[in-house]
Amino acid sequence: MQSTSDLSRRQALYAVTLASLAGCATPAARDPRNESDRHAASQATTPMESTNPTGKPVVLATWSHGLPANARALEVLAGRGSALDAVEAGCRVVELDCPDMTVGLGSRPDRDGVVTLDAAIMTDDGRAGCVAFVRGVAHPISLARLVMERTPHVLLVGAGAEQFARACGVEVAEPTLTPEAERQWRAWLVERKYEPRINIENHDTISMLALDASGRMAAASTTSGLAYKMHGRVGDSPIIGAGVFVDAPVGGAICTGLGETVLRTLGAHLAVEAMRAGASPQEACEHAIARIIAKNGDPKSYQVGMLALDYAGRAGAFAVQKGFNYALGTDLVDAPSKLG
Ligand code: SD4
Repeated sequence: MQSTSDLSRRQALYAVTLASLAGCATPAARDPRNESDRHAASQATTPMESTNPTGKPVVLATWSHGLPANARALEVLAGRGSALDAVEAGCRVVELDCPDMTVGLGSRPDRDGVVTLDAAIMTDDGRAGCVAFVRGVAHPISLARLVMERTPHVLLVGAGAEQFARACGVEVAEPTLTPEAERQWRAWLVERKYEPRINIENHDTISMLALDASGRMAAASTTSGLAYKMHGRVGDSPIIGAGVFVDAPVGGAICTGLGETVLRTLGAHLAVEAMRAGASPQEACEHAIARIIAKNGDPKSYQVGMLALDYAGRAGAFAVQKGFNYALGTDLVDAPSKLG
């Protein structure tokens, strides 16, 4: 049974949320008497204790499109920008220009011919924002950040996320396909074979981890998910603990690959918790991939790539299958894998 006070608290929260949606209140306009604003204020003032002993920023990103993403993130960090700003800026580069058609509005659609996008962003003090099943938004990663900074929630999906975007002044375009995406989708329709493919030409979701000079860490992920997925399908990328997780003073982890396998195990959280128990980032990735394989059966039928980072700036990488590469700063590195 819900108590009256539970109900009225929930109704008050709902009313506050609607009010802040209507104006999409900026942080400067926050009113500490509102529940949602108190929440945002308390998040913003969480004490921060972790440090970066080398003072040298570190950026990690999945796949080779991680290189242009890292280049932008490193520029932000060189200008003393935060890890949060860096991962958002890096993801935006790939959202705008992803020749592999796996991130942003130019992506391959779902089986109904609609591009739906997922994104998540998280800081190491436990703040997080995510959007899923969003259409027509050029930069879902920035919308995820708005969810984190301007609502009392963590995840908004579908029409609600689009409504929130409009309330924030973010353009929501009519969903369309690029000519190439439409051509590929129509070719797929001939057989309609739903078969998630390994690696998909070595390019996929962009997930990023950054450690800034002041010792703050942030993680982000943005994707169109699996090509020709069922309409409404959401993978691991916008789910905190699955596709991304970061927690001071331990470290962070990010994933790419077949989201269902990562959702079943909360892969990124597994890796961070392994680091908390004393594993190095490399050992943590290997541990999480081993659990993913143990839970998901025949590892030949799917790919997952995992990256982890700690506050000493040590990176780890491991994958189920061969073929996962990632950008470590300005270098492209082949990750070791369970199956050779
Ligand atoms: C998903 N994890 O939606 C994403 C897709 C991906 O490499 O990362 N593929 O399942």
